[in-house]
Amino acid sequence: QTTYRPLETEEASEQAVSDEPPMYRVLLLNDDFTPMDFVVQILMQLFGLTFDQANAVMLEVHHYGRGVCGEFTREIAETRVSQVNQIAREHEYPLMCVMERAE
Ligand code: TYC
Repeated sequence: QTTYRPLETEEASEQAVSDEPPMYRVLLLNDDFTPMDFVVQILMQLFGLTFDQANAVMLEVHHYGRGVCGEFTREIAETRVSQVNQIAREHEYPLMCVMERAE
């Protein structure tokens, strides 16, 4: 005799194992010296934003202190943060880029 039981979906199983990598938010922080157009250029060149998107993020940072450039896997986020900070230092601007764990 065969007993049947419902197929267990991953969601219903006791401990679903996520196959998605943890994501990290890359943020820009405000300062009083970095020129607005420099920030916009960085956002377009390193984060692939359009001019309008870049302008919106830059203004968000300018008005609220921080703004999100994007969410990435850890390695990509680390690379973007380094690139922003290096370019800013080359131009002797105090622009700060950081990352934090996203959900
Ligand atoms: N607050 C800067 C200014 O008034 C502009 C700025 C925007 C600086 C975003 C940093 O991440 C930043 N020139």
